[in-house]
Amino acid sequence: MAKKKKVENLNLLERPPIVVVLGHVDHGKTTLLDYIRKTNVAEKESGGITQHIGAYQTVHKGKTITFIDTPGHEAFSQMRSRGAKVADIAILVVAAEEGVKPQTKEVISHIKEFEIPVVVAINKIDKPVANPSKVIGELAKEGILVESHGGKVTSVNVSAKTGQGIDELLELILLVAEMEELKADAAKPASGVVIESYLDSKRGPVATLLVQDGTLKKGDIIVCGDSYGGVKMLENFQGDSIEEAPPSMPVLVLGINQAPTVGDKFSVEESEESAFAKAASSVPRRGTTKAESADKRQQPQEGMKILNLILKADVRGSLEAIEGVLKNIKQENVIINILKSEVGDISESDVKLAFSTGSTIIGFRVKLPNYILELAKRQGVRIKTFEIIYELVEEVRRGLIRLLEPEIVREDLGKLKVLAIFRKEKSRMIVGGKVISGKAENKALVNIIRNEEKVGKGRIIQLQQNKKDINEVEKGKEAGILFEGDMVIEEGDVLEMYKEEKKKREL
Ligand SMILES: Nc1nc2c(ncn2[C@@H]2O[C@H](COP(=O)(O)OP(=O)(O)OP(=O)(O)O)[C@@H](O)[C@H]2O)c(=O)[nH]1
Ligand SMILES: [Mg+2]
Repeated sequence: MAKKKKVENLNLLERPPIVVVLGHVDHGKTTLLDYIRKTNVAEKESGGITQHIGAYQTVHKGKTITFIDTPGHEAFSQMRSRGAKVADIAILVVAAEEGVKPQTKEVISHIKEFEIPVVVAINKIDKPVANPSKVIGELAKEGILVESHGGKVTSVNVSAKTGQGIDELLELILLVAEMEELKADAAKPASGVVIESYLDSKRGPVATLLVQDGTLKKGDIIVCGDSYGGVKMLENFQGDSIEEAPPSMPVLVLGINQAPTVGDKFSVEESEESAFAKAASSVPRRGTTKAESADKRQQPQEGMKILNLILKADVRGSLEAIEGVLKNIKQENVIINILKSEVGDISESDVKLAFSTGSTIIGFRVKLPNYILELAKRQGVRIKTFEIIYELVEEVRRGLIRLLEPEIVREDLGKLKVLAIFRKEKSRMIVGGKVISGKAENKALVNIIRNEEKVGKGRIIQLQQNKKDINEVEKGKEAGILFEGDMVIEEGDVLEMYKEEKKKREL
């Protein structure tokens, strides 16, 4: 299954394996990495859900391992796919009490697509309901055959809570890494991939890069897609400032002119001029401005309502995930129009744009300074901020429903033949007649039918039977009606009576 080709280069030296942790939401990926790193990231996450790729390094028995954590929530499929794409080895985490779930299947397809060797970690084995053999059976159905099932994939029962099996898991990873013969040339200028990026209000554009080959040094000039810049500062995953990043190291970089697109490759350039030229000639980023993405989006048709949104998020990966899930909301008669989708805190210019375009500002894990909130309140601009993606999606869904006209459901009640006209006023009349089908009901809406054609409409204000107020008169009985409408009723007309009910729509 090895995908790395062996190339003859005497400078090639062993490099740490890049290991991606993949699995369904809440199956324990972050907790597992936490146990390995002995820190506590899972506890700090909003709602315990990983919303970005986190990249870390750890040392086991003198060997460094790079880990990439990915989110399991369905919205983040692109992050999972990207994580799988850059990895040498995958840990497939499956909770022993839950087994194979939709995102387990999804990541199995990524593992197969990118042909990465996989180690299965059946997690939460400490739980009394844990059923690892059931999980193994389910995995077999998805084409992941573990050794105990006559396959080649190694599987280990672990508990991210108690630490059971984790040493064994790390051993297995080092073993697989050894077989893969992962090499890199640390003497070369660096190249690799952008795994995360965002705009920090104080530090400016910040990117997490994964060095795949070569060594990235402070002062290097890099280009990634349409972004470029000189590396002003390098930080390792613990936030320590470092001078250089060797192969397989995830590193935070300051000095790039804008937050680069996640998934873009980066490389070191000779000079700032050549970096600029390369960035300028690269394909412009997609989906970030109105003009660029307008053609991709559904065009509003006549009678359609539009929900204008301005999206602000902490990192590009989040924006991408949010745009992805919003696209999946059913948009009939009302569509979502994203005017701006940008990394960074909510600013005055966002409020101005929202005011002039009637947009709602949706923030995801960004700051909303008080004075901005005050400004928005004064201008009647709606701002909503979220920490958890599904809450954001629900809010947008509610916003769409608010825009939709309620559905009007008509219920036919019956027909009445007019036999006498008692009193006539401008828009009111008192008439008498006989219910010939269904029933007559007080407050019913009425169509006036003359010679089988609708000639006017109105409603029943008061219904009487034998001069007494009543709510209903059934078929075959006579009724007196106080009618209000836009047309004078004549003897012999048929009043078609119906009710209308407003029903809130659903999406
Ligand atoms: N009992 C038990 N609970 C666990 C174990 N591993 C994780 N948990 C719990 O399962 C929940 C989810 O754990 P996370 O590590 O956040 O799961 P995750 O796979 O990173 O979730 P996403 O990143 O949202 O996909 C937390 O409440 C953990 O405490 C385990 O081995 N045993
Ligand atoms: Mg997680």
